[in-house]
Amino acid sequence: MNNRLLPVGLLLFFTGIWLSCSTSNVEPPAAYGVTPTASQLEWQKMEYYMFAHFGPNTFTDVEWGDGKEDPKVFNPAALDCRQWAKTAKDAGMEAIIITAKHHDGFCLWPSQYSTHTVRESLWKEGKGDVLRELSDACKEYGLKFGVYLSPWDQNHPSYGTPAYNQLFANTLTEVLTGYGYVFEQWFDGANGDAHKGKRQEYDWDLFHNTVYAHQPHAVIFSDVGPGCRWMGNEKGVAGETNWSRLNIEHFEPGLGAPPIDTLRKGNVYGEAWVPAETDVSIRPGWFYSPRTDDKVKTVTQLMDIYYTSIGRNSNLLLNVPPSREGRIHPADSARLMEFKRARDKSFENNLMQEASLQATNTRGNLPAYTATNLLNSDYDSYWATNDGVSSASIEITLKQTETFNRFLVQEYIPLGQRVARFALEAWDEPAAQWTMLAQGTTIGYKRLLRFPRTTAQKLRLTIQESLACPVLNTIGLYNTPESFDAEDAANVKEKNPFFDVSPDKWAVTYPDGGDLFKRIIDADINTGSIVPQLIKIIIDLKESHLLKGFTYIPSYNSTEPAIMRYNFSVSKDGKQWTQAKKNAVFSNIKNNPVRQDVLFDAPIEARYIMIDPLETTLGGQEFIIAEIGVITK
Ligand code: FUL
Repeated sequence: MNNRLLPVGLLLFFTGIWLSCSTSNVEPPAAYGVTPTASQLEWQKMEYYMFAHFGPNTFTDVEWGDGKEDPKVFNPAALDCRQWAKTAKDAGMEAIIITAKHHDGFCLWPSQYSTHTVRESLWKEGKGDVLRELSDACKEYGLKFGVYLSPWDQNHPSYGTPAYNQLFANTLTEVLTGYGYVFEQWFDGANGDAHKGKRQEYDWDLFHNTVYAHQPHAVIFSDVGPGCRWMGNEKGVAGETNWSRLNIEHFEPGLGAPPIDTLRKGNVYGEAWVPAETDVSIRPGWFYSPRTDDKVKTVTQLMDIYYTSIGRNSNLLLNVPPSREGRIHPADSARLMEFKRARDKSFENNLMQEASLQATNTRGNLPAYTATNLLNSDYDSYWATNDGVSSASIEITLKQTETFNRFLVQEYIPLGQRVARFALEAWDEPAAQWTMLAQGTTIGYKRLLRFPRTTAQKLRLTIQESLACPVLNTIGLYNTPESFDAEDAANVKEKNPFFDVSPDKWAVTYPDGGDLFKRIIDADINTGSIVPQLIKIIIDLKESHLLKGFTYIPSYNSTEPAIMRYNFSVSKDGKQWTQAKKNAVFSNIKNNPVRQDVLFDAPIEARYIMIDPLETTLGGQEFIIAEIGVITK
């Protein structure tokens, strides 16, 4: 017996040595740096969901209510949250996040901690609860439910005192225990800075602990996470370089946040996993206004946002503000469906599906890590190289010659974000050489590259720089329509989009030499005047109008200074002035420098208008005006 066993034992012994040698490099790659939690990963896979800004502002036509509005203005007579949920579902969205409480402090549920709520409104005789209706509708349609609660509260009497923090925590508890599963808690960083109003030292630890106590899996959004981060603008454009890591130590949401550029790009060696979320509105403002029914973003604009958000390692939170009736307006829902069709049409056919792939390096030369894994639909199978490899390429031979203009690539982020630079080339058969199609820096969860339509059978993806061995799980190649002009053509209205009254005959009469400021009344939003000091500007409309309000278009570039606080007066003769707005603020103009429509309390007959700037968004004297207009309709 023993004699016969000996060789087998030896064989096993040597096999053991051989196996341990050959497997020394084929353990799965170790995680690189910080990695997403299970909730963050699930959140990232959602990609696209709806923001719903809804509240008194919907009825008062302002972007920031001051908390003094009569709660009775809130009366969405035909509120139908099932219609919101159905719209979101049909649009391909995964969730809805609602402004449960915006800066005016108005609660969309009958909070026991406030007297500024749906209970005090006319809606359903004070018996309604928007959060109940929406959370139920989300469950019915298989959508997740999220809540925006603004710590800044211009209504609550305790705001600005230490007592407010516990009050806000109680308010959070009410929302987070009353409506089932909450996937995301959205915290706004605004803190009354523009209004020079009461300020509050927020107890962020208390707020976060409250969220985690009741919804341990919730992803907390703010400028600095901890769950996900604002990516620095409200235009829908994430950084081309976008790390999901961020340094958050010693930073706070709002004024204490990292610089905008850091929010856009993240930190390559950041200490926490805080991926970007891109929030942008389908209309110019965040709240519904009948004045923007014809300004819903076009399919072309939405597709562009898709590439600059989801295509740049960021989730997309698209705001679709419900109307005064309490329904999503047909203009918005129609556009959402067109946008869905445009995406489906763009990405229905992955031209790489049956390609053969050849990598310069495959981890342990094992099938478990082969490049072919990039083509299956199993999220957890991936291509990886050996440790110590920081550059590698994959040659992709398509089944046949194809024409294409988009490339998709995904990193397997459960093991961290690694790639810092990559390139895609196509083999030019006649010239017998590789030609560059597109280059990028970071990849992250998902990256989409756009390049001119190209025809080829062979491509090469090169990871040029990776912080640890590259680990990718998906690639795709598409031939998408270059333009959606046909879809948009039907929606473009032939009318002057900016002015009720043409400024053709107007003149700037003050300061002297008003010619310098002609560009603020030239009906061209692309030209503007840089005003070097906080001086009044007077415009002669040359004839009298019944003015309901005025419009101000700053430069759309949010890094350039705009008027933030101002007085606005009107006059019949240019001598006697009536102040229509005093010490007023263009709400949210710093983050979202779109056209501002300001309505007066009552219409006033006048021929002259005067804007008197008091403070700019950047704090200095200089500001930009692209256009000033009047509202008469
Ligand atoms: C901003 C707010 O001030 C806006 O009103 C809006 O809610 C936007 C999403 O966040 O900071």
